[in-house]
Amino acid sequence: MTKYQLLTVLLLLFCLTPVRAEDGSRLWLRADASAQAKVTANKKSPTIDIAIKELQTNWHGDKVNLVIPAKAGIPSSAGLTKEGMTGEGYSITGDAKKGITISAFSEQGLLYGAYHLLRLQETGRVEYPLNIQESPQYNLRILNHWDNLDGTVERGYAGHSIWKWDELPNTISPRYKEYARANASIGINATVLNNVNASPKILTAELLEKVKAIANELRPYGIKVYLSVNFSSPAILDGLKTSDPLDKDVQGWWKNKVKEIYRIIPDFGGFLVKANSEGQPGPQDFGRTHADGANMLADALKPYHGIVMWRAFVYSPSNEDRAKQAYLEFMPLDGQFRDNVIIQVKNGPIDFQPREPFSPLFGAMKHTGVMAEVQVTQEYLGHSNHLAFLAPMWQEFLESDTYANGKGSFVANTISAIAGVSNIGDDINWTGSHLAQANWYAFGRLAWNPQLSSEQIADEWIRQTFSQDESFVEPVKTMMLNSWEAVVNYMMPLGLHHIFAVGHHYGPEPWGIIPGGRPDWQPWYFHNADTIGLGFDRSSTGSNAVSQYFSPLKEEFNDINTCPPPFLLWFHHVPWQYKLQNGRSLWDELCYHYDLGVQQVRDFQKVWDKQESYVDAERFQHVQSRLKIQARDAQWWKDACLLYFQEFSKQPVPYDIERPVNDLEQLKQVRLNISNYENASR
Ligand code: GCW
Repeated sequence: MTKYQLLTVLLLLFCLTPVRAEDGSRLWLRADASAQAKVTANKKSPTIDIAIKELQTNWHGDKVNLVIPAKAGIPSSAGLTKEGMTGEGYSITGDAKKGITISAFSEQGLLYGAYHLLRLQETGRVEYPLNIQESPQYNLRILNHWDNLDGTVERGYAGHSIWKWDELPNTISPRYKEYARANASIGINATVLNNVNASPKILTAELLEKVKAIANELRPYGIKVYLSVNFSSPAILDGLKTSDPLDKDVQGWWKNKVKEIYRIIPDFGGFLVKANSEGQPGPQDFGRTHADGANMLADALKPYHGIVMWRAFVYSPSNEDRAKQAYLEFMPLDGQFRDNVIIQVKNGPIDFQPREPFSPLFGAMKHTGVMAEVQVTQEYLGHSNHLAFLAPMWQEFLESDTYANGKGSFVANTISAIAGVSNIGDDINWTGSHLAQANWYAFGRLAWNPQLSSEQIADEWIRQTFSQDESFVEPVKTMMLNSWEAVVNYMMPLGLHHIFAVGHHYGPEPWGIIPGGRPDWQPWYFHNADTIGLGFDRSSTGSNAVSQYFSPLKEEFNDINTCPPPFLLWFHHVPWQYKLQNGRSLWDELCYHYDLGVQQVRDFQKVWDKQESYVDAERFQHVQSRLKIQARDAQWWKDACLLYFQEFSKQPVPYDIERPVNDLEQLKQVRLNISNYENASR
């Protein structure tokens, strides 16, 4: 063989290699930038320039025309009607011959339209003639980073923070733009850069210059920057005698601070506040209410159109059921908040557990803006080790009927914005594991349109991120769609909650005791296992948390016979021998769920192993290794929980399911060294 022939063979081999190595850094944005489309626009701006460039290099059609119609004459041919369309909406019309027109009332709308067109292409869904109109359901679709100024990330499992505070403002990481682009591609339009357990330092002049540098990078992509603030900032930063929201000097301090912020960042979004929660300072320290505190900040922000997102995640060491506390504290304040305050409520009443019923505050606060907070980072769902595709969980939540205004009052329609606690870090693949990228993607897509099905979201994501081959798409999609329920099964089925190992929230510790810790930080507070049964009695004979829901839901939850099985142990202390509708006793049903969870993960391994030829080696092995960890952890969960609860039920594990393979005493010795829980709270 001549040298030339050898080279040809090698080249050929190289080209035939089905998939190339991938580190996951390109997320779902994998168009190959080889296109040469002709793109025109009737306006010029940095945002429109991005839309033009994206289409020029990635759109494999011919012509695209971007139009912002003059207010007076909206061309009906553009398919753009004002009705039902917000400033960020867009329309896409046209066909291959005539070319395509994207119209929008704003530059941002054009950018979203461009990304939508590319998404259609990358998922093989372009069908001519195009006639699409899209508008987001919520105007605020925001990520919340729990990133600390020292570079660590609370409950982050993807490395350190992407915000490099030490290098800013002089060094601008190229990742800021990539982050903005990824968010814009799925419609996310806002971000809170720092942890809700906020360092007052974020408001110093030095830090604000750094924030400005990030804001400059994100702005062309239509992403506004917000900050979490510490309520005691006036006292801590500038030595004021108090941070009392009714004190004139304190009010003046915030007014000046806000003025300073807007001088530096003219389109600053506003504040996110965790107050009087888990040790954070707040208005109650001065005998004032949440409304007093939020309104003071709202007044300072109002002239600049800024908003306050005030969190309802509050619970105090009292005898009251923790699940009831946010409602008890906030309902009396309904109607007292300024119109630029929005109450940020976690999806469930406790704390991002594997599965919770929706918080009763949704639909109940009728005179106050309410936004939902979901957790994209998997604090309670196996961190970045376990596959848990969360669109089905968020969908269950958003589709829950609150009955606030009669039947059909779905959570999705009771809220006016949605926040997701980010799972992003400086890992090369952004989210610690490749499949966890899908949760970032799903959050953005659902925040844009909560009616999208989990199935469609998974389908889109898989096609863009991995492959369009049906033999890959279908099994991987099914695996993803079942994955959250699998985690619920092997961790906390039937409404169990918060039986995690103390602090890191990763492994099981239903037996755990925090010496001297508050009762509602102890697992037994939540599971109440005894010789009679298992579960938290929140019915009218117990804590009566059911009373916080509207009828007929409260009656449905209250009755052990009608309570939906996924929430049975959330609302009831159920006798071990209680017969469920399927005829099994509680104990047996519990065993079957734990066992099913383990089997499901073993099946995920089989599904994934079959996909080797469709995926590059790097991502294939990475996912494979994570599933192995998940399979071991699922077994650990099952054995720990069943063997522990068996000490109370005194029943055998049904003989047709797999036997435990660990000993309880050994499992009790397991100590994990997981560092990502500064501020470890329960
Ligand atoms: O989920 C819990 C976490 C804390 C977190 C807190 C909150 C940021 O364990 O780490 O603190 O909720 O949402 O404020």
